[in-house]
Amino acid sequence: DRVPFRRALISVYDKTGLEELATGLHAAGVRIVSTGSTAKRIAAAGIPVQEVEEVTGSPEMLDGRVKTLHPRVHGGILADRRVPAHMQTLADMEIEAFDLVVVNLYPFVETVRSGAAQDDVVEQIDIGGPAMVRSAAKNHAAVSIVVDPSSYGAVVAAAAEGGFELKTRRRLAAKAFAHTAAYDTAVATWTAEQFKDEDGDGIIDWPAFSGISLERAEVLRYGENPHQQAALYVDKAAPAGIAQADQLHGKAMSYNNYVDADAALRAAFDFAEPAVAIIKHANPCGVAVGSADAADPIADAHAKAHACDPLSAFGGVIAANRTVTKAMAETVKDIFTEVVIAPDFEAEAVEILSKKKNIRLIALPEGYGRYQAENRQVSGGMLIQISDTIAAAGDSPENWTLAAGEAADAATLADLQFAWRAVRAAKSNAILLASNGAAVGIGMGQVNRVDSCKLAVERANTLGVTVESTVDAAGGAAGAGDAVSVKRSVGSVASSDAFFPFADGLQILLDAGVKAVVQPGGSVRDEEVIAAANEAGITMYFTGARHFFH
Ligand code: 93A
Repeated sequence: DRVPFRRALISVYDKTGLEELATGLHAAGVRIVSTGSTAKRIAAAGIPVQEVEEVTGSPEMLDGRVKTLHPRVHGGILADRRVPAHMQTLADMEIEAFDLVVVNLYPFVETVRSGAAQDDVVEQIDIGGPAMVRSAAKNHAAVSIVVDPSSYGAVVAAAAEGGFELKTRRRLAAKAFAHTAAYDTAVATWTAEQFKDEDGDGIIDWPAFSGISLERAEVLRYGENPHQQAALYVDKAAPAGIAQADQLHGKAMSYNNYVDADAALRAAFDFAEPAVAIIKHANPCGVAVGSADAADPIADAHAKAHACDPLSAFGGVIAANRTVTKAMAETVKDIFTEVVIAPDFEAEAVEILSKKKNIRLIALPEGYGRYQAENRQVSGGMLIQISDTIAAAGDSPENWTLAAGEAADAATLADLQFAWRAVRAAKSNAILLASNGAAVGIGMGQVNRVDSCKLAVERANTLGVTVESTVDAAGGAAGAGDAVSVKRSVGSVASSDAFFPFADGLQILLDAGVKAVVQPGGSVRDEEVIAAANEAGITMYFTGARHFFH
């Protein structure tokens, strides 16, 4: 069921591998028809080629907007060889059939990403290319359609073997339709975004949303569990993230490693200061910022983050928002860790950590960023929302309202601000206790806020290790490792990702000695909650913003 390649139509924007393809086809006796600059490149390589203008008898016009949109092109691609009337029509009109079509499209997504002006982007919407791709894919009964330069080797091999088999032509057709569908989705989403209402209503920031140019990068060993197949897809149109990161050392990343590393990045990059987040099962068991006066702020941040809950940090995923230093590596090396991800690693840090066979070291690509929108599958469809960021007005302390007690001093306010940012990393319902720029107790993922409060307090007072001066002059961790001897809840500050619906949860924090609280406010029982705070004589701020995370 092979159909030999007698005549090929080649029209490619990306000229990668073009000479080799043309040479191989010509050697196999295939006649080549081609558009403007594609034909020039083939001719320059000394391969005979017929210009498409000669075939159509009509010059390329309108600045190339119309080059191949012609019956002599599409008739040659679309005629069904099994239908005698089709073949008769070709004969009557002296149209020759094409058996092979090789096309790749104008770089629309790349042009959008380059920041080009609207008119320039519009000019890069390929019309004739997708038409040829779809014509050829439709007629896969006879025609082979190739959209990917990485297939050229197979095309040349097939040319010498009498063409592709039907099953290959069918697969190529499916790939081609997927290609034009993805291309048109990108065009449609960009157009919608460009021309949305003045007030921005209605249309999500689609170009920043996934799915416009997904490509399978890697088949993973398995998914969340060993019986689940899984793969990593990279979105070429997305800001650089975990999917594009470079692995410097260690075993292949697992599905769960990717999920946790991404959660860790999200948490660590919420801070402008050097920060470290340690994640287990997508939840933080430590988040901290380095002290401004620490000798090595990122190592300090790690020591403080680890001290929050060393029990849970075993087998954790660590993200740092600064280069991992030698000093940080010295402390990490003795802790069983699955993944460390950071913008970069000092060479000595890589050397120290690489001695551990199983630890994975991941360097982020430049320009790390996150999708502006995110999706979640539901049965039968998908939910899409603008991503939660720490950019709401209520995320800045200057917009907080003092709901109870006296205004916090600068140090307490700094801890409240830290706690407000950090709690966002924990799954709802989330309560986070913090002191000195570090989480000291995190209660997350509970179905009522009271239990989250209990968990945060219990963890603060049973799990931690004391960290006084976290990094000594030699860069080693000092103090870490001693069992907690104080109740860390006493004198800490607390944050809550959403309002307290009753005073009961807050009361647990008050009984544990929390000195200040930040929470959204807005419950119908705010009066009760405020009364409890006043009764205990603590400070409480309302942010007016909420950070549920499910
Ligand atoms: O401007 S178009 O939408 N109109 C056309 O008729 C047409 N035919 C081919 N773009 C068209 N093409 C595209 O030109 C192909 O998809 C390919 O990307 C490119 C190749 O042109 P050249 O050979 O001049 O580089």
